Amino acid sequence: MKMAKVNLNIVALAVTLLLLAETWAQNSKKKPSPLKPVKGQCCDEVRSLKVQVANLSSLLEELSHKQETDLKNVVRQIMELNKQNRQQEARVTEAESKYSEINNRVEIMQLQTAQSATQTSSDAIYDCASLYSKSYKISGEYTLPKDEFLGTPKLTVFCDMETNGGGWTVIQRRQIGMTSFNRDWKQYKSGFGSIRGDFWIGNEHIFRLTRQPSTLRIELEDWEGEKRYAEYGLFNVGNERNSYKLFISNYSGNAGDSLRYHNNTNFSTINKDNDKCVDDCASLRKGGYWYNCCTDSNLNGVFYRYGEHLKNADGITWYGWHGSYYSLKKVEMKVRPVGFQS
Ligand SMILES: *[C@@H]1O[C@H](CO)[C@@H](O)[C@H](O)[C@H]1NC(C)=O
Ligand SMILES: *[C@@H]1O[C@H](CO)[C@@H](O)[C@H](O)[C@H]1NC(C)=O
Ligand SMILES: *[C@@H]1O[C@H](CO)[C@@H](O)[C@H](O)[C@H]1NC(C)=O
Ligand SMILES: *[C@@H]1O[C@H](CO)[C@@H](O)[C@H](O)[C@H]1NC(C)=O
Ligand SMILES: [Ca+2]
Repeated sequence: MKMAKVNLNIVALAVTLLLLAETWAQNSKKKPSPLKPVKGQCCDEVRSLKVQVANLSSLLEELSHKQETDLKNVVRQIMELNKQNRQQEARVTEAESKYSEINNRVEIMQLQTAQSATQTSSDAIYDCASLYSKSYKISGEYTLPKDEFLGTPKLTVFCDMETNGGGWTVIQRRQIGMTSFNRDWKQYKSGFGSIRGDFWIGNEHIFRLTRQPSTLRIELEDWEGEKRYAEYGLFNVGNERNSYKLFISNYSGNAGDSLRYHNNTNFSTINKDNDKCVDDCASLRKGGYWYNCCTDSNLNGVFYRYGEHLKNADGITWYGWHGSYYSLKKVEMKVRPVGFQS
């Protein structure tokens, strides 16, 4: 746009100069110099002026072209610098997170070595709460060591060491939306997804984690960026023979008690209908969950992006906050032992 204006200005200037030349020629016609033949002088002058004007405008045009390419080059260089800057920033953060991850791993390994010498239940690293009480207070990925004393396998977990005193082992997260939660019984049993992104830790692990009296905290975020939570003072699931049946009690929070409806129901998946309904809730709601008939909440439902988030009943819903058709932007479910002290 700017360049077009410059060109227009050049043309205007050229026209003005031409007109001036014409006027000057006419004036000189009226007052002929006595020394030179009138006609020849006039036309020579006009011609030379015209040439000069043409020269000038082509020069100007050249100049504006040069400016345009110069400007383009400058913009390109700035963009390139910006990009390099961003890449460097990303590299630094990546290095930082790798460093802290490696640090965690090393400390965990040292811990594990010390562990095998003295195996008592109070020393055991069972979950994020035990890590917290051993002074690991940074939220992030940890590897819980295999523990024969407790009968627990090695397990990668994500610990929330900040929320409401920390010590939380995250058992579920929905945030990115690239991982399907419409999975079968076996996958829900052992867990799926990635620990830094979206995942289900696995029913078998939830069963094991909640053998000690545990609290469940559910954190929700909507597309307006508002956050709510629901906490159940007591939470556990049965073993596989009991279809990972849900038990919750003692609700508190500001999101509404939308898991109560699912209390005392078995876990269902697309290939295992254990719900309390003639319908097949897992197929209707496209997830694995403690379906009743069918939902007051559907935290393992379909992740819908903004714009699609108000249209479906199979989204990530929490009736007590946004009703049956609002699919939330983010969810985290986390557990820690009852009476945990930070
Ligand atoms: C400018 O005018 C001169 C004649 O006066 C000519 O020789 C020259 O080539 C012109 N330059 C351009 C850029 O048109
Ligand atoms: C839940 O599953 C158990 C077996 O795992 C079964 O005995 C019980 O009837 C089921 N409950 C419901 C409500 O389907
Ligand atoms: C869930 O059911 C149990 C009985 O099995 C009850 O004690 C408990 O209060 C119920 N939880 C909620 C949140 O209603
Ligand atoms: C229920 O939770 C409140 C605090 O949220 C606590 O004071 C109370 O002791 C809990 N009751 C039971 C039965 O766990
Ligand atoms: Ca059914």
